[in-house]
Amino acid sequence: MNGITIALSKGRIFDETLPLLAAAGIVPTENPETSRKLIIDTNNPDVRVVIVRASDVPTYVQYGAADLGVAGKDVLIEHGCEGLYSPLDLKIAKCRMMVAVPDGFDYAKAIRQGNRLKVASKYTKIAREHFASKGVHVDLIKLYGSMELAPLAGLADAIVDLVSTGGTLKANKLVAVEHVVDISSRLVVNQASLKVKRDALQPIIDAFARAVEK
Ligand code: PRT
Ligand code: MG
Repeated sequence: MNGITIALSKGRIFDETLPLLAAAGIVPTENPETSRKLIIDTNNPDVRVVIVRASDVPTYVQYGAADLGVAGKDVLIEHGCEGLYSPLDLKIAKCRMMVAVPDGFDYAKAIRQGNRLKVASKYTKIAREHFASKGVHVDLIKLYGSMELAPLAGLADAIVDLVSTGGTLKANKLVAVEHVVDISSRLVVNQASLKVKRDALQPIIDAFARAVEK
């Protein structure tokens, strides 16, 4: 397809990408929070935004269904970077990947004793690499959401999840015991698009880069 397609997820990524798009002169004509449309036009007839799940952004860009996308580093690590060029840390949607346990659970003792720790997470690749690098034996349980429930319901000893304010952990009587990795969102670009549509894409990438540095 001619023109430029940008893949975004609704919510914090869409909201925090808006100022960057504006810096590139791109203004979506609708907000996905109130519109049910999955393809959103912009003030530029050559640019459209497609609204996908956060974890599907790399897939759309990898296959060239979108030329550009914005995805969390968490999503990119889990997905892998094949076919994706990721030139910019956009410094938006910042948070931290943490290990958390129920308040009162002696995490240090549990890992010292070398027992297998039951860990629930949506981010099994990140979790596996983290515990492997520490030499901690874990049984990983894949979840798709509401990880905070897992230790409370007796499904797991610990979770690996994203934390921003810490409010969700606190509300569920969990405490963060280990920092895994700092997370922010990156611009991802389809490698073939970058060759074929460089004249249209490079100015957008450059405008994003300038806006991030401001
Ligand atoms: O929600 P959905 O299942 O559709 O998908 P998603 O959770 O992947 O998407 P979305 O829009 O919620 O998150 C998109 C991206 O935002 C993620 O991939 C992260 O890179 C980034 N981000 C930044 C966050 C957070 N902050 C965050 N706090 N993603 C999720 N959270 C969740 C966290 O998982 C936990 O449940 O918010 C809760 C903790 O927040 P606090 O403020 O209570 O600590
Ligand atoms: Mg979410």
